[in-house]
Amino acid sequence: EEKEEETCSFTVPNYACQRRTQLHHHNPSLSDALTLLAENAELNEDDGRAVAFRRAAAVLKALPAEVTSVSQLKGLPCLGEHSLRVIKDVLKDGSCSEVETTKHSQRFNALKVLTGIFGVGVKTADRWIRDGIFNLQQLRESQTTLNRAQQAGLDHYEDLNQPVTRADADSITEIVQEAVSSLFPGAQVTLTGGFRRGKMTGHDVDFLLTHPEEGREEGLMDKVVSWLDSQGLLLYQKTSRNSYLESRDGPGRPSSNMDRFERCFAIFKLSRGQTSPPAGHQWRAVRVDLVVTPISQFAFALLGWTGSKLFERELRRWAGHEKAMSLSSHALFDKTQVINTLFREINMWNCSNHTRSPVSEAIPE
Ligand code: DGT
Ligand code: MG
Repeated sequence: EEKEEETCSFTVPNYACQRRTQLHHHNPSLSDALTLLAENAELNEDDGRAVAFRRAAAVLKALPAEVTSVSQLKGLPCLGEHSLRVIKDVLKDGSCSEVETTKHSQRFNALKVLTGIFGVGVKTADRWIRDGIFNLQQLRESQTTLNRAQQAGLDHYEDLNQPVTRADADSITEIVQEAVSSLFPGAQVTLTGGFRRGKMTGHDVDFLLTHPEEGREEGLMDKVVSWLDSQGLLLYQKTSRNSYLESRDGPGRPSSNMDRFERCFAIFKLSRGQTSPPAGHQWRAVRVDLVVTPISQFAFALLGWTGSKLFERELRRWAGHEKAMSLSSHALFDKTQVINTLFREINMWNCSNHTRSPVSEAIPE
């Protein structure tokens, strides 16, 4: 029996971006357990641990068959001691006590509910928990001061925590398309995020807007947002030039993923006919992100906004570690070229000053 296990052990490439991964895979109970621990680590701002669990979950999602024994995992990348222990427990008992304890812990559930409010990040949620607020009702009764985003998030909590369907995404695409082409002929709208990856549901709808002539995208966001607003299609919007500022207590994005494009966080009001709102309702609220990019950066923005988050992170890690290149949502450049240029300049400066010998060694990491 041991021999058989040996022959069906798996191999996968080291980086998630090198692996083909299907939405439906063979190891959901293992990946769900690891994903829950990743989520918990994120809610407790332990990013190192969160990424480790996310990577482990991604490896399991990429396997071509169901795992039946840990021995099959020997030699696989990204499976640390902790992840292996979780996997072993789930294989043996069908569950892992750490996962179960976390899943039922008051803190985890409170953090999940509170950060599930648009505009509430983990720092705010943690502060509220320390003030004895664990759920929406306590928040509503507490008279806590909410900013505009959080108030909108609380007002539309139910809708915003319902999955957005492909049909909703298509309706919104039509609306945005209509606005853009009537206001800025020639400008382009591209659906990104999970829907571009072919997912059937999502937590929001993401768009990139650009114009084929560099510079002509300027002013696009303001016009589109004003038009949408004048049509009564927006329940909330906040446009920012530099989304870095937004990350702290904004809609809770990890700051490492942030770019500097002009961006609009919006909540659309989608009417009956455009969507199927909950029974008895005339409309539903849907989160929409609009991002404007100059055409010269569009390719990088499209790559960066298609996701998933882990895929993007791994692609950047792979570019940096394996190719000595630096990738962002704005550009891709060769780090050695940049360093060489820098060296040439330093050398020229040194030679002309006759003070030091030219720099020749490689820069340490
Ligand atoms: P979803 O909406 O939950 O179904 O899943 P996704 O994959 O659409 O995730 P979402 O909407 O949070 O973000 C779409 C992708 O865009 C995500 O995979 C990574 C990227 N992304 C999200 N926020 C930012 C950001 O602030 N800056 C940059 N450069 N990329 C971002
Ligand atoms: Mg999305």
